[in-house]
Amino acid sequence: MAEQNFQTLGEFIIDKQEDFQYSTGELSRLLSAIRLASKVVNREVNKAGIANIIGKAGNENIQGEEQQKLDVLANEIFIEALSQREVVCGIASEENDDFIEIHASCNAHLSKYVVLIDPLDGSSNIDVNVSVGTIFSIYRRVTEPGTPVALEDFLQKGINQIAAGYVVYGSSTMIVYTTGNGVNGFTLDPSLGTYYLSHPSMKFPENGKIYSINEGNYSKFPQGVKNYIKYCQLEEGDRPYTSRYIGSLVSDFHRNMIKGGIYIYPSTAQSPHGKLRLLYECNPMAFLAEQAGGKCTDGYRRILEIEPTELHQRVPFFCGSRKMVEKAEEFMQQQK
Ligand code: P6P
Repeated sequence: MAEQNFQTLGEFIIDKQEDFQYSTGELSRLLSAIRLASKVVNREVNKAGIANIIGKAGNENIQGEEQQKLDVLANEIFIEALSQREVVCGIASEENDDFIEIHASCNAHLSKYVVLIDPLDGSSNIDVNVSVGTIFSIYRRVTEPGTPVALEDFLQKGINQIAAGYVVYGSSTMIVYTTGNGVNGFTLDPSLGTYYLSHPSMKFPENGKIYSINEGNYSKFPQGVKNYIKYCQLEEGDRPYTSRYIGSLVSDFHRNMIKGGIYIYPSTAQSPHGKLRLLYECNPMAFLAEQAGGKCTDGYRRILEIEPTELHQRVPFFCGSRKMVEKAEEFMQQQK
């Protein structure tokens, strides 16, 4: 079927805007800004191998991680696209120690949305040409419109998200997002610069046979995680499962959502809260997972119910096919 028969992301955003009775079009403009920024980042990611922006930016972010030049560039691209359209009053990013108040014009203060973003997750994979991603999370501000945005606008539980999604810069580039009415995936035709609805109503298979975890950390895992890994490897019933770990959350999540699977980044002795950040990695992925019929917890608690206390706080992360997450939770409960 010719691609012009597929709905474009732009048409989809407008169609869905009509689902919101009192929509002012602001969320549509916000999603369109993310769509535009993703195309610019996609162009930079695709040429990283030849452009001289590969490698390290020479400084570190708040996570104490080496900032890749593309991390910095992707962050600037998304912040620029969002700031210039008066669609958000504030942005929090993995790459910025503090949140950013948007002053683009006096109207920005009147915008009712804030965005939290991991502009280039898995960026250490850039130099070895492995898929990376952008993760975004959108909330309504809780402070008075017209006043300066405040930390409390960002420290909201994941259940309050208005929308969330990711861009996966893989063998093809896709945007996958939800506004609370299911999950839809759009694939970019780079020759046209147009995203087409390629994966309508994405659903996590209820069960799966893929587990994604960095087994190099096995000796440091909680006993419940060790026991779950051994369960996955045992020759019994539909097991052993397959181990697949790309080292890029968006890519592992995307594959597991299509094929069925579980992704785990647990706590370890050195990192008692795990590695992934609650606000701009775990909450958006948890919103998507639940909207697709999957499950997402910290091993015990629903991720979306966790009360945030810090912008860059970390939480252990168990996410994927509902029955696989529930089985992993059983092993965690036995050791509690
Ligand atoms: P490790 C990338 O830095 C990331 O945040 C996720 O995208 C990825 O799944 C994880 O960390 C990889 O971490 O410790 O296994 O290298």
